[in-house]
Amino acid sequence: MSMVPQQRLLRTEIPGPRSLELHVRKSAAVSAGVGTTLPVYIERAGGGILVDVDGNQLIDFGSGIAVTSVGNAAPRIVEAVRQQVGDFTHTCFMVTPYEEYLAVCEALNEVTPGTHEKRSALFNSGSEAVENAIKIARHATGRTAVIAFDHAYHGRTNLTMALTAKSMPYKHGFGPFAGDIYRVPMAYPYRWPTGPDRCAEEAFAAFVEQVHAQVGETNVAAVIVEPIQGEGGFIVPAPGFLRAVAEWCREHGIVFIADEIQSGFCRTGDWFASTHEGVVPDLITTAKGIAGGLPLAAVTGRAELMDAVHGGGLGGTYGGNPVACAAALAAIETMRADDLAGAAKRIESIMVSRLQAMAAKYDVIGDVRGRGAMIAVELVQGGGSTQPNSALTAQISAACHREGLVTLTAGTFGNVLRFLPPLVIGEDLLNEGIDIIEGVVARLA
Ligand code: PLZ
Repeated sequence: MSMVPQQRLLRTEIPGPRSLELHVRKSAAVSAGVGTTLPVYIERAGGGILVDVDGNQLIDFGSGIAVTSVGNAAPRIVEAVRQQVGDFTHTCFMVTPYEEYLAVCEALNEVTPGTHEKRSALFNSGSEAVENAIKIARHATGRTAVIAFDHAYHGRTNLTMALTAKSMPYKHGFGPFAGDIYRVPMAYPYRWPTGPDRCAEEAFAAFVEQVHAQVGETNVAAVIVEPIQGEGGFIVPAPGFLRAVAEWCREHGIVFIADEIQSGFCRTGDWFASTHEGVVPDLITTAKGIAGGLPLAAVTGRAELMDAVHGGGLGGTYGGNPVACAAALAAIETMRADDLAGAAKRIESIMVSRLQAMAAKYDVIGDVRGRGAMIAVELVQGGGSTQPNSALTAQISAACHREGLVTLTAGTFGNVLRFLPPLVIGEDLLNEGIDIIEGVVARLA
């Protein structure tokens, strides 16, 4: 197995000539509806480095959107996948089952928050896991309404588009959307009208009042929330808010679903972000970091909810594919053995202190937030204005790309720069990436 050198290296402009050639082919062959953040075509990757087809080595602050937390082509994953792919590639768990699926469910039942009796079911994508969590909550409660939040992202399928808040690009022109879904305010400290200190209490009061008046508690099957909102801009809910919502759900027999698809699997410095908020979800959706890059997703939750569904009510041809399961077992083993939650905390301490120092210097950085290796800065107009600055955000991100640092943007207003390095990134690369950001901000701010 070739170990990718952990060094940034620019041989050509970014993107290079070979990438540009491939990008012409993309336009001719791939639907224009499938976008690309950075048209650099990747040939190899490992640790914190992506190697492109022109031989450039880029620092990875994206992890394929929070997926390759254990590193790209991580050794244990490669080994487990090689072994499994040689044994068998598919039978369909619903036809003739296999042990790997059980082992993944057992591991999920163990590492997710709460010591209650749990069950899991496996799917292919995050969106599919969210859809199934809603199906289970509706079936178990006999109710239909679902509550989602401002700035939420839950996927691109029809039901999950309805749960997702942002129109462009996710929903624009794709309606009509699934019904009986209601949106309430998120406790977003940086933008709460009366300030961060009153945010949790006032947001919870608004939540209770709106659900009561506009939906009716007894009609509500589930409340779904990301314990740290991902695509919405790495919004960490005001402390106490999620707990209040979860307790209120329990009082009213409503299923509390934590969507940990982006925040899960050690990303935030704990196995799951719910734990930071002192919340034990009834159901939890996972994907992304679960299997080191192979497509796998899951719903895990209280046995009485998960078992309420009639036999054969849940499934799908590829759900819990054996190769993806082998990868997941290796990823979970890697997170345990190499203490990747601890690694995420170390990334947080370096990133947050350096970004806060930048925020003190440049007033266009309105907020630095996040947990673990899920950190973001929110960019504003500055000079006393907290108006979102999406133009500057796009410029900074593009400038980072040209210097060989893969960064992503996020946020309902497109003004959040988010950083999701692999948890195995070396400290030198991490600091070099932040140096690039600092240089670019100094130039453009
Ligand atoms: N829930 C919290 O973050 C996926 C979306 C990228 P899928 N986020 C990345 C894009 O533009 O499509 C996500 C998430 C949360 C659900 C999902 C959906 O997961 O595996 O993309 O379906």
